[in-house]
Amino acid sequence: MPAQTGETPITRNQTLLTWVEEMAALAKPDAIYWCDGSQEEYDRLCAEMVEAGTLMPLNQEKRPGCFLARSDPADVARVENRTFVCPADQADAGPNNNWADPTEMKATLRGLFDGAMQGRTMYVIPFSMGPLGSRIAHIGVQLTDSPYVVASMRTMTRMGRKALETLGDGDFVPCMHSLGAPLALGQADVPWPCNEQKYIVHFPEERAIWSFGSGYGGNALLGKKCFALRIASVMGRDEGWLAEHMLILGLEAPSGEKTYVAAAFPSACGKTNLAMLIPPAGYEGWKVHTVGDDIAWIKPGADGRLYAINPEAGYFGVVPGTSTKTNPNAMKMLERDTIFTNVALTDDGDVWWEGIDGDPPAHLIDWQGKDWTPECGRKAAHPNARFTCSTSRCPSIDPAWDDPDGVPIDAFIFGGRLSHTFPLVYESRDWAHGVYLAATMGSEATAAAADQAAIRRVPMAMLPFCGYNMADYWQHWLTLGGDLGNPPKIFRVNWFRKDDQGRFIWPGFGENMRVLEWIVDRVRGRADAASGPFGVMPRHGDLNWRGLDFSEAAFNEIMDIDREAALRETESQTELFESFKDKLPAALEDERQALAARLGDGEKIWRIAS
Ligand code: O2Y
Ligand code: MN
Repeated sequence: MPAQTGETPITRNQTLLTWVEEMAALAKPDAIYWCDGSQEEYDRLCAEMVEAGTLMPLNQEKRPGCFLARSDPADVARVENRTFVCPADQADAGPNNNWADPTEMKATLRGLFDGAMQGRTMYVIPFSMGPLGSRIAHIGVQLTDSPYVVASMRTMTRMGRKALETLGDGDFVPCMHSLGAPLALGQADVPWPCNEQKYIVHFPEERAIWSFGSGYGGNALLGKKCFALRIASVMGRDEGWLAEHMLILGLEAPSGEKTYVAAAFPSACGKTNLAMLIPPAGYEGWKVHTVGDDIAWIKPGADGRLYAINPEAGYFGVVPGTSTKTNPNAMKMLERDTIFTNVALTDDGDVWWEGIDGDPPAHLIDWQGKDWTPECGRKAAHPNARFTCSTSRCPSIDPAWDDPDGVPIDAFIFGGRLSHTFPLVYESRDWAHGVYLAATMGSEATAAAADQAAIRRVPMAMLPFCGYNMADYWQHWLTLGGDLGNPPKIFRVNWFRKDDQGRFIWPGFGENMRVLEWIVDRVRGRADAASGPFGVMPRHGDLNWRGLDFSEAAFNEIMDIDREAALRETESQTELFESFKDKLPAALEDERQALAARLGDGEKIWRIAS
């Protein structure tokens, strides 16, 4: 018998029906519910969660359609030490992943999932990562006993009946999720059920995901990091495409010319702010459009270019630090139809977090439901507090964001948070050099001593998200770019360099537009540059300073290269490279040595000619 919501049959996919049946026999839910993805269904689930205490409606005059969720204090973020990648051969997981034998792990999980959904409903969530029917998109089906996950997946993906129709008899990525909190007969529920034990497990050969014990974010919304990055990166390796932890931006010049770029940053580099950037003074007539804020799926086209989609349909962004100064578009977006998780509650039923506009109120209820005053010494919002909001609410959304063909990518940008040594922007000499720049990126681990601060390497911002050995991933990048007729240019940026007094030299996020314009012009072959040890760099006169007073002296301060510090940096990269032993592509070590040779002897400070 086909599965159905109400009276309407919605699938005859036998593999899916059999899997749902098997998983239900294991987890033993009281009921099975096939999600149709409708507004009515979302509203009903939200009402049920309000009833259960999982969601609290916010002041509907101030925040229509908005809710607050408070998670269990022990379930507030991704749990990297409980995240596993389980190919048959440990070497395929690489030193970048926790590995476990897949057969043993399956047995552990079967034990944990046995009866895990008792007393609860098992929801079946069919979802498309990417525009329905796009050649770049793929379908997943998540089973979960969490209505919060259902509501969030509806916002974050194209979910429900249409995804199931698109799936037809085709393949899907099975995503099994349970909170691990069965309810005995008559047992009262808690607002945020979860389990102390957590397992976020990926079986790359099977292309399957099992997640147990957490209801939070990337642990539980399995379309996001688990599917769209870890499993999809393996699919990309096997099928010749890229699943990347990248935002996608469309830059529109006053002439109407449009250039798309994709960019990867470690956390705490303002990725969402860049994804929703508003051009500064001096950029009248320019528009910046958002295609995606977190993940890009990128496939080669017949014309030798790369085409990208945002596989998601919503944002699950960090709230603290968001204000009308740092991200006016996000503030507008969050005015309605948003689920806030772990922010503080004001006395008039609105939300508050550290870094929002204005002074802290005299009283709040903090993210744990406790009274809070400015003197209490605790944060009111959890530092990983989140908003879940549809892309349709984003004021800067790109008209092509849902185009099944994707958008053509002309440049990759890689960044980090680095207070010394690294210039504002430089371009790779070629594709292999660009892969090296991306592989060695990272942020400072601490705000420690000047140029001695250690860099926490986050290659391509993918270290926690690459579903296979990262050395093989670098090789995949090298091969894929080498095969392209027209590969994008690759750039490194660093907005965070500081002066001798410890002050940021770059005046702020909006001004990043100047760097983006230079990148566009490089892509279009119309901006000048000079060659430096790190790569190809703009001179002061090559950037557009209209509307900003940024002297050549300040420019030198943000572009100068201290040879000794740069050589130490080059040397310290060996630690990363050696951790991948024999699998490290020779091209990357060649690039490292070539950089060391270029730095060679010379003046203490390398400065670009004016
Ligand atoms: O803590 C979580 O579960 C969220 S992690 C996350 C969420 C949205 C976008 N990016 C990330 C990330 O860790 O990169
Ligand atoms: Mn992310």
